[in-house]
Amino acid sequence: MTERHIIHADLDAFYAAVEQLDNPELRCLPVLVGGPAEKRGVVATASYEARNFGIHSAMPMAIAKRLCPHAIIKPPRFDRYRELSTCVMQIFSELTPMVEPMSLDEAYLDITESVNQGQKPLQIGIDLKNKIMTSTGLVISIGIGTNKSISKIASDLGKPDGLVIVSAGNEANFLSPLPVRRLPGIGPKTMSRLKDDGIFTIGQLAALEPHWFLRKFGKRGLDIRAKAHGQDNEVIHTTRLSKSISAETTFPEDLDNLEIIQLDLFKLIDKVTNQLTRRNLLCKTITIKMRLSDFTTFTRQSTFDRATRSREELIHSAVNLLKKEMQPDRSFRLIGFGVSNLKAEEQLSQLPQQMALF
Ligand code: DCP
Ligand code: MG
Repeated sequence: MTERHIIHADLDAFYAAVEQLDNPELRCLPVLVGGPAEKRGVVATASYEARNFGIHSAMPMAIAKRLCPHAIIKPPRFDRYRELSTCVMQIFSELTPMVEPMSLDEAYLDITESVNQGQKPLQIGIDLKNKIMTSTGLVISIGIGTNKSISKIASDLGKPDGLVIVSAGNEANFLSPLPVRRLPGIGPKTMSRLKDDGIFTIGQLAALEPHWFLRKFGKRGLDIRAKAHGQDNEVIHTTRLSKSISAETTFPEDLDNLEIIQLDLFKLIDKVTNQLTRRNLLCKTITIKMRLSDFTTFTRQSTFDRATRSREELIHSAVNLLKKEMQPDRSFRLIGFGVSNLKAEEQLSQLPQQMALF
């Protein structure tokens, strides 16, 4: 494979940065976005000013308030975050069609072609950061390397307002002094297992033989070893977003009644099935998304044996998922419905005809 050039781009303290952008009086202040402490809410994002107090994402808001009593707490405005995310993704796609969004504020971009045509990765990175700042007012951190894993580590390392480039051939040197937790796929559990073996840096890990990785981690071990050496062949998956169709709605007030929530769910299912019909698609998997009053957000999925877009089947399956999540102490702010694992209808209808030939 010829050498690739991959960008990992990730907005800094995204939700909090948007609040500071839209409310200039909050700039340079500790800002927390999340659910209220009284409702057992958690921190979704802490501005970098708030992180100085030891506050981080997923921390209970009550604890965050104790660490920094003068922090300003804002409820999330997901529609606004989505709107800015769309602008940022649009800017990415002007640079290259090969964009893989990973979440609202993060994407991989393959810029190999631009580099092959003579552009310098450093200049591409500077231009992209400037463009996002002038068009949206947001700060983005960028990592550039020869594969996804390297560029992700590079963008994390430079935060906030980072631009870190790892040139080809320098991957192993770049990684060597870094702590093992920087490697994608090494969570706190794996980290503590490695610590027990006296392994703290990626360089120490990379020095071990393949059979050690196999013994320690099974098949996954060879993947970890390759990443520790700075190797990763994973490609950019550009179709990620169009592989699903979804709709969601935020209730005017929190709801805890199954019948009432169902009515909204049916409307969402209608919206999605209309889209499926229009695009001549069937789905195999459905997802419901729920946001509780404390802003905790989660999804539940169910997969059919065969692809469908029957309204009755989708409703039956979605309501089953919903019922399991209705619990006495829960009320809901938002519900979403989505379908994925999509198939074109023609592909399926061709099957019986082909079989009839035999
Ligand atoms: N998010 C969340 N709950 C989490 C982590 C993140 O709701 N446990 C949301 C809020 C973040 C957004 O997703 O603003 C992006 O997540 P990141 O992990 O990229 O974190 P940030 O952008 O907030 O900070 P940074 O990327 O600068 O570390
Ligand atoms: Mg981010």
